[in-house]
Amino acid sequence: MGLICGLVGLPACGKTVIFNAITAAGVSSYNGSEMNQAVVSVPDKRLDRLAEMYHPRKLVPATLEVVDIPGFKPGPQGNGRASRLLGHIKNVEALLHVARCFEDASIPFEYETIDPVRDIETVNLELMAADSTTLQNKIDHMAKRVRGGDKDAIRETADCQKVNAAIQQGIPARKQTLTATELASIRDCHLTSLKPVLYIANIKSMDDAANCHVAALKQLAAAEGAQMILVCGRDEADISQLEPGERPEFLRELGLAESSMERLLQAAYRMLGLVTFFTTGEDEVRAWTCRKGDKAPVAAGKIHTDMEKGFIRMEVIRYEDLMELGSEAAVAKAGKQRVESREYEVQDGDTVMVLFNKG
Ligand SMILES: Nc1nc2c(ncn2[C@@H]2O[C@H](COP(=O)(O)OP(=O)(O)OP(=O)(O)O)[C@@H](O)[C@H]2O)c(=O)[nH]1
Ligand SMILES: [Mg+2]
Repeated sequence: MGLICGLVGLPACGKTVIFNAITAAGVSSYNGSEMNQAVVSVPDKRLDRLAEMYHPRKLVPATLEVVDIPGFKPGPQGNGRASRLLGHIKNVEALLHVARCFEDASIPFEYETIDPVRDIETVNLELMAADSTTLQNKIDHMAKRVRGGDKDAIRETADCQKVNAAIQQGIPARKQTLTATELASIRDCHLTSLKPVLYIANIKSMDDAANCHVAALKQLAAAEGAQMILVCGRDEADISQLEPGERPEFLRELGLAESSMERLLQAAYRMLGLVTFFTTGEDEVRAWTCRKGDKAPVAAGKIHTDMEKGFIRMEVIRYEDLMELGSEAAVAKAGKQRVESREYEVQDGDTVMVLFNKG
């Protein structure tokens, strides 16, 4: 499945630098660079603990795909590059919205002053304007069917108009209370303002963590019910180029216990409504990803489609029970191993074994 997070924000706010810190890809960062894309492992301490228990030959973490989308000049669109970049934003499932909080006169920026709240509002308005155009296009497209009395088209048009009216009042689609039917009506529009968002304050150093820009940004995020994360983009990108063993010392020097990229990826993962479950064994310990609410056969299907088709039952051990009791045998002895059927919703931290009919 395409679990894609997209870095968005004004030009020169630090997206590519943060992308490099996440992926250690070492992409040179300059204005106008093309889109960067990488599949990254989601750090998870539970996986490491499981590896200590099983000593598997192979350890496979969960992954996310991150894309770095160049920023574009705010203002009236219509130029090909901006609409192409907006098209990329439509394709992602969640936004990692970066705001420049570092002062550096040597790095040209859209504005003379640093004001991340202004920048975020600018980008959000841009995205909502694009959404509004998309909705209007859909409405125009359906006009003929509406005139012909097509009931579906009439309902869908009304739904699109309702969402569009609220967007034009500055309410992003994700903040509108929409029914399942309304959501279905706008699904094919891939509205950017419907996507969950994580705000990233790109600061120069941790000494700036308490500066007024950061406080204002925190307030904006809180008002939206979104999360905000502080990163020292440039320094962390530099550290990501070091040998893993050398990194902690340099992170400590910056006043960081661990790279904020770990927190960033974990927050993105949660924001996407994802759940991690594990399979364990001497051969392989592996983290798998499904969506919150996925039933056991669907989750099993992530491992192998045969497991979904021939699903019989799922044996589940909670990660916490495994850690507390020390082994699968001890968990079973304590009666804490569960047998779940097709209707079971897989929970974050489940260690599973799937029983299935082999075609
Ligand atoms: N001083 C300082 N400079 C930074 C920091 N983060 C990024 N920069 C610099 O700012 C410039 C722009 O950073 P990029 O990561 O390329 O910006 P971007 O958001 O990808 O820009 P576009 O791709 O044009 O949209 C680069 O020269 C970076 O080295 C930071 O935390 N501190
Ligand atoms: Mg860039």
